[in-house]
Amino acid sequence: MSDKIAYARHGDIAVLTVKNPPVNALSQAVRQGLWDGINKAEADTGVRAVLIVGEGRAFFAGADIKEFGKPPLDPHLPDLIRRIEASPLIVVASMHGVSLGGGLEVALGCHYRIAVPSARVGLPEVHLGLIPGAGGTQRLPRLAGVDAALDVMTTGRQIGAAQAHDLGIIDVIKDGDPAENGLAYARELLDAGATRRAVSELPLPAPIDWDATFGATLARSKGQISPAWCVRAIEAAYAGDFDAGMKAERKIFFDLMQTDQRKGMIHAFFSERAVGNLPELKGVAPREVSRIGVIGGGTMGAGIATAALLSGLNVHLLEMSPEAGEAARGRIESNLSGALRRGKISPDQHSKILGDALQVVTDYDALAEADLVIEAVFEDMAVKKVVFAELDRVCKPGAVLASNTSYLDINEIAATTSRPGDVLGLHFFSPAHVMKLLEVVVADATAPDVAATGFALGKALGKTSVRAGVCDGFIGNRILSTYRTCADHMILDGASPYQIDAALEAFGFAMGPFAVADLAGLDIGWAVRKRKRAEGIDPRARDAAYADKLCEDGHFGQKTGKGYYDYAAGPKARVPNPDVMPLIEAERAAQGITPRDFDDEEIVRRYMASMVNEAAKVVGEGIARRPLDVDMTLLFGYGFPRYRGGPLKWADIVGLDGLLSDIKGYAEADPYFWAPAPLLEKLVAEGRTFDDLNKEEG
Ligand code: 3H9
Repeated sequence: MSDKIAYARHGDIAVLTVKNPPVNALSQAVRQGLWDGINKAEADTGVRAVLIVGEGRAFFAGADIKEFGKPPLDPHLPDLIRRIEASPLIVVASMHGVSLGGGLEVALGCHYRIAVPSARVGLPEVHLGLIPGAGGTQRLPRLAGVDAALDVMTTGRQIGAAQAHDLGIIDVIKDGDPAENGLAYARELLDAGATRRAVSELPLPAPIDWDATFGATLARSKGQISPAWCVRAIEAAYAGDFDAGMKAERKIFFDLMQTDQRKGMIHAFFSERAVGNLPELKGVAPREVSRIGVIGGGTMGAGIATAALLSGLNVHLLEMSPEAGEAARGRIESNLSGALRRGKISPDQHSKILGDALQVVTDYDALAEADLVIEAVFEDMAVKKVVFAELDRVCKPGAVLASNTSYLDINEIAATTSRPGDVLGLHFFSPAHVMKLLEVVVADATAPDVAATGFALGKALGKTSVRAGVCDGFIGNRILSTYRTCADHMILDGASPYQIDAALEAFGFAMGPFAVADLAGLDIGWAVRKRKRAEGIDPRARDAAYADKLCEDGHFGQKTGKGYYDYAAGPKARVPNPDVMPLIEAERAAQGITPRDFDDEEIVRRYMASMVNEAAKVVGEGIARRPLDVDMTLLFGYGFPRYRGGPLKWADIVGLDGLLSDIKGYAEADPYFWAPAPLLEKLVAEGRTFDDLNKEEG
């Protein structure tokens, strides 16, 4: 028998203990071990019941995702579950930790299910671009009803033991050791004369309007197709017997396995875990951080302070005056009330945070004992230098000094202190207590344990942290600035902001670039353009000044009620601002451009080509260590659709040679903007992909 399953006899009960750390994924060896274990128990004289229990953190986290995309290996999971269910012995599942995907499907194939109160179950296959493929779509509706089954499958969310009990998924909840609980339960069942039972033999609940539900689910999923296919798989249960339903489920599962969405989502799953695992930081211990200083209590500083407070850290927030301090406290209080309303913190935690975890101060000396200070003041180098000089003066030795700048040179900031090794960038995204992305910007002199501290803080704050090197805009804003420029060029040449937003939202972006600009505030882009013009723009670069005129008239987007769109009816009810197209037309006329038509396909192709080309430069220059670092930056900070995996995964999927030849074609009209990235040319010449680079670095 496979060494992943231990077989033991306890009187007339056989126990199959799963040992496949860290989360008992159902790999081929585990499936074979369970198959052999059931055979052995049936052949073992005197055995009347079988208990399946997981060792370590979980019952089962599901199928082994690492096997996906390879030829499936015997025994297949649906066959194993059918084998378990068909056993004449009583089979009991004792669940703890998570039972997800194939893990819950195994439990549903067992005859009885017991769980500890902290157990969680779910069918998260949609998050991998799939549907449950081992009977989940056929068994769960029979047990819990169609509506509940659809909710669990189409959202992929985990539910707790109590709710799973209410839905009939778990028979008994009992605190204690899962193996002991399971044995006691199996014994009780045997003593009570309980018999084998099978979910697959339960009658089907009443059907629903499948077409309407399929359509509504598809519309809700923003381009992702797997949630809607859960509906079709359940519908198939009604077309024939159980085996026919299983066959239909398996066909949908394998059809989805072939899709680019599945490839993108599994890339996202593994990259999300790899992004914080930097080879250069292996074995480097972070510095201790329990007390944080935040300088500046505007939207960003208050958001950072809120994020730190919500994760249990003490915060000293520094403002310039008592009045500004009160305003900052008000912003934090309002963020915290939101967290309270959404159930993220208890009333107790809420009052504790406001009681003593947050101190608003006006004197730098109050930061003397801080372990880490994050500066979030006005985006101006001279102002930042004054702040860092003060921090250098008051902070204790070994304190980490961080800047939240989005564009400015951290090397220059670090060089003004006597301790550049302690300085790094921690670039949060607004609102900082909500957005998941954190760029950890490692400057030339940043000490490895300071970089490790940035990642440790990100983890404590529940962020996805990405390592970035120093350049204008780091990873995210540098790439944003390029694809945004590409959008501006298309506008000069004939497209409208509304057509561009619509095309990119149809591609899967949460928001198009002009809606994003309105949300972030048009004054931010305006300030960057002014700074770049002051630094001197290359004469070969095309300039688009029409947006400046909106700002000069005081229209900064959502916060002033008008930008590219008019928000008179509310932030979600945007309509085009009628003042915008005349500004664009005037600029085209001034530059002597005759506008031409763009179709949506060309808009997406150009926009994505510019994004991939800049991303390849960012990786080629070492600003991002790996392509996956770019992918996670765009996914977690810029609304890139998860089901496409990230821009560089998307590029691999559509083909790098085609993209490069498009870029070269566009470069004929504008060689400056479209200069191909050397890394992209190299990969195409060698017939390799961005993902090959991820594997080399991994
Ligand atoms: C499925 O079941 C299909 C069936 O319906 C049909 C089949 C025919 N496989 O996240 P963590 C690794 S689809 C392989 O850091 P946590 C993970 O990569 C599957 N590996 O810990 C990481 O490795 P490393 C449906 C897996 O405590 C390590 O385990 N199931 C799998 O924060 C620790 O993971 C899912 O989609 C797996 N299934 O969270 C569940 N799961 O250390 C996906 C984890 O090398 N998994 N690993 O980086 C999760 O949601 C979380 O990992 C879990 C633990 C909640 C389990």
